[in-house]
Amino acid sequence: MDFNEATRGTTTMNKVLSLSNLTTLAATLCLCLAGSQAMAKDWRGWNIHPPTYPNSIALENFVSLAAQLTDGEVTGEVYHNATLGNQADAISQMQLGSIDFANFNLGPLGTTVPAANVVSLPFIFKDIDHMHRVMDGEFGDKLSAAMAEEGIISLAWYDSGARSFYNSERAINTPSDVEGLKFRVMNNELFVGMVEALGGNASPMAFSEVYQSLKTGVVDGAENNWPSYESTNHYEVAQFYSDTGHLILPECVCVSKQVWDGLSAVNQESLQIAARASADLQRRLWAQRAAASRQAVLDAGIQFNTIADKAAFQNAMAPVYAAAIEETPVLEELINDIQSVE
Ligand code: GTR
Repeated sequence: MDFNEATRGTTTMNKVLSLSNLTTLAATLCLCLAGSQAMAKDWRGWNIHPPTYPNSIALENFVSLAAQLTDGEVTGEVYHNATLGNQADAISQMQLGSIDFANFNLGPLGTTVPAANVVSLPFIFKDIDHMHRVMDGEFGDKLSAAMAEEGIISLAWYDSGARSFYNSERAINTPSDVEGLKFRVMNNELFVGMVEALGGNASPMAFSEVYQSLKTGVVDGAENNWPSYESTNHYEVAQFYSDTGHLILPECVCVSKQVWDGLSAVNQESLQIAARASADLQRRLWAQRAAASRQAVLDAGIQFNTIADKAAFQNAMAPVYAAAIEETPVLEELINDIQSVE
């Protein structure tokens, strides 16, 4: 059969052939459409916290806004309580594209994105408002660019308050009170150095393991903000909470570069808007929850102490800064960036 004959479809055979071609074409189109929908829909979202935590509510809000603003082209589900794995695993999964979005703490993220270690330097931010000014400005964009190089697109920054030390033994007023105590730290060698610089011992471990480790005495203490100290029940097993406020760590609303690059520019813009709105909500909920959690644990009878002069703690951090800069020289410039924001 020649080309003209086939295209004119003059024989029954040709009609059957073109019909079956059409059917195949239609089936292929259907599969492709279903495929692209499956890619764009039902994103898997990683979250470490329980559903009622401010971050969890805000991340849910991000997904529902994303669905609305993209007319249903991006929908997803948040898996709470680290059911998709601990943060280190989740970061790798995001790089591979099997986790599509997440709320990550920038502390443990420094092992993947060394430039991010700058925000893990103790006392780098003056206070929480300073952290907001820094992260919402040019510096935040610079850090996002470094994260994007590792396959993690950061769309907005959440709060996680200030982290302080707590333990089961005694109140900490000076660095010498830390001596001999063993603290759980998040998975990042920088935090091991931080505790050692104060004379203590550090044990990096996943968030989910800390309660049991405190309870059984594997560690004497840990460090965290008020909401996490409360939500994890750590306050039941480590009742001395000392207001060191040594870390003010931003967290991100992050999307895997693997899925991000496949989105239209319009949908990327919609996700950006959804993430910013989600961060506004998170920061409002955070402020309320931080006050409520603080009150709840005080009512439960924890021993809280403020620290009149934090200079001794800050001075003890000089070797931590030096070691971090030696390992990642760009940190020197990033420290200056942060310190030059009023
Ligand atoms: C919380 C933070 C979590 C996680 C946790 C921890 O404050 O929101 O992402 O980093 O601390 O101590 O592991």
